[in-house]
Amino acid sequence: MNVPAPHAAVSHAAMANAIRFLAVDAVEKAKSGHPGMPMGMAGVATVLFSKHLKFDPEAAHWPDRDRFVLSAGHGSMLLYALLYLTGYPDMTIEEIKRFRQLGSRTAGHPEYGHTSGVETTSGPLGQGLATSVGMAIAEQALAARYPGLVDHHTYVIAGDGCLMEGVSHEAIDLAGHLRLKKLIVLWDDNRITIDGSTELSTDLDQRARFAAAGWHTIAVDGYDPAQVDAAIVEAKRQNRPTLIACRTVIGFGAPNKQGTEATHGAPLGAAEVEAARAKLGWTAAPFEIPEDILAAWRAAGTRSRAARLAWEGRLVAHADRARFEGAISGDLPADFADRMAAYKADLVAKAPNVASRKASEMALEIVNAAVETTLGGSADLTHSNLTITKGLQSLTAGDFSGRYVRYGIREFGMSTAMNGIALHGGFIPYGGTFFVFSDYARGAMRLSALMGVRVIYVLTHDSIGLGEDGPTHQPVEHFAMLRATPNLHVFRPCDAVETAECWELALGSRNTPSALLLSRQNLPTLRMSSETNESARGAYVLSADEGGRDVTLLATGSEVALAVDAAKVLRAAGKRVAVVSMPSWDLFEAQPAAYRAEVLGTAPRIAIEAGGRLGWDRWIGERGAFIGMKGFGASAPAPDLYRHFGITVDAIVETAKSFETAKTLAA
Ligand SMILES: Cc1ncc(C[n+]2csc(CCOP(=O)(O)OP(=O)(O)O)c2C)c(N)n1
Ligand SMILES: [Mg+2]
Repeated sequence: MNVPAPHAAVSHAAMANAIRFLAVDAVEKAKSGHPGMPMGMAGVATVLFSKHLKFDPEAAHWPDRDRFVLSAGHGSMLLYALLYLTGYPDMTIEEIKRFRQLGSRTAGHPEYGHTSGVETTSGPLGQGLATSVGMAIAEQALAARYPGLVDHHTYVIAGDGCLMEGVSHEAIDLAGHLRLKKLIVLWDDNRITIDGSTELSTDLDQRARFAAAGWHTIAVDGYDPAQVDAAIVEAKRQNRPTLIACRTVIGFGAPNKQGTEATHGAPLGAAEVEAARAKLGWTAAPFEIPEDILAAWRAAGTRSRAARLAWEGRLVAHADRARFEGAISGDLPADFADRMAAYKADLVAKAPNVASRKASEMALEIVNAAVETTLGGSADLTHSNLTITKGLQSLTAGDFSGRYVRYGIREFGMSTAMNGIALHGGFIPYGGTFFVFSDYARGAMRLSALMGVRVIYVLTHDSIGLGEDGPTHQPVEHFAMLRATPNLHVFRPCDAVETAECWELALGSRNTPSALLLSRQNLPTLRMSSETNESARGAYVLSADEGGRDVTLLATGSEVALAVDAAKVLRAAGKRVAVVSMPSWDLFEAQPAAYRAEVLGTAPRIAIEAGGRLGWDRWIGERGAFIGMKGFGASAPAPDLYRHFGITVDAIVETAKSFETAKTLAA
């Protein structure tokens, strides 16, 4: 029996028009926003959401749902309209009416965590596409581990802007290399950007570019639903990622403005909205969707419910259910803390003299053995970052059972991919590069922080201490850049014990990414105890003399050892000194004021860090001094550089004594 669904009479065009006018009317009401993209791509999105996308608005976090990424995030109303129409409970018509207003679920650009159905924050062009690569990596890696439980696609809508951004190159190259067959990109090929025609700034043959990176490519008329449908069917059959170039017209349906940049990022205006209604035959009032059309959309929203329920049945019966649920939960295993405690106690006993990058590798040996969900990698600096551990296999196009990603020389692409992996769930991604190249990764690091995802950046060669490679490789302003980023833990551990502590903190930070700043050069073990994770408080007194302080030395990472040595000299000269290790400003900032006051003390303070000064004045106060970098570094052996730039025990001692002189003069 083949009973037509009650909505069978509703045309594809009517369903697409529902998206168009929700977008148009919401932008009109907000008096700002981007109607052109949703109007142009509504037809393509209708095919995707009503025929292909596997999702269930009632179970938005169903692990085996398809992921949909709106990389052209300015077209946010396209996504919000789809979420409302398909029946996501938290996307009400009221939220659509509150588009772009404070506290609404409908922010100007899609923001992860504001509403279900938004799989990633997007808007910084190119990043959605590059993030989707991580989602597709995670899907294939999980599918390799849990056959029968993981089998979904990642769909992306990307615009000309996304494809013009440099990160798209890193992303498509990596995706092609790994033959991410579940990744399908729908390109809004409207040949318009903000300034006007794409002819103003590009002659690139995108299909040829994607093909060169190993993708399958198809071109369709974006207003022929049968073509779009057939293209998606064809894409799903490939053993590599697919680009579907959808020829569209920006602002489709606005008779006087369509095809022009005028529709990109401004309300159409009352007259043009009326003309568009007439042209497309849309008679409904703003924010009203005719019942039959809404019913057709709601039916599209329940399309995958049976599949979801069947999947839940399979999960219950699955032999590996507990392990799968553990991976998806993101929880650390119960014995993790004990294993780390034993490791740290051993470190205190052995007091190794190793670079903190090496200490990170040592910690990772424990971490990777204890936590099977870590997914490591490096942007081609594996043996410098020391990010691989014994037995870790690389992911390859043919085998996703491994736990290590060869990201290639693609710091930004690696970081966006790690965001995607974290967002997808099932893994805790970490990846390495040189600290100085956090510049390249910065756009993604910011989104890690904004979205609140657990991504761990392993940033080695963290100062002039790297030596001969010179100023191009020596971070200076990067310290301040990362510390200025909200919701990013910045850790600069001073020895192997602190490095282990910082790894524990990073892994335990479910909603905050972490950057571990690690030295190339060897560092002595300074910590003589490991019972308490001292790094958790951000800063703590490493050593202090009885009966008050004449000076407090604040230092991070490799410079803590200098402070310890200077303290010895000062103590020999009769001074009372406190040495404070500050592995994390942000965690220290979060401590109660009384604790901070106790650690900082009232004596004059000297901060020592082989980076730029910006931000240190917060901690050293009016009377304090800073010993660090005043400009770029230089190429020479590290000890020569420390001397050359005056970051020495002598300089600390002299500065401390100058405080004494100043005090005497003032008396
Ligand atoms: C990294 C980045 N640079 C610049 C912008 C500002 N911007 C938003 S949309 C846009 C043009 C995008 O063109 P396209 O992707 O073709 O979108 P369309 O105009 O076709 O909707 C620009 C430059 C941005 N959002 N992100
Ligand atoms: Mg465009």
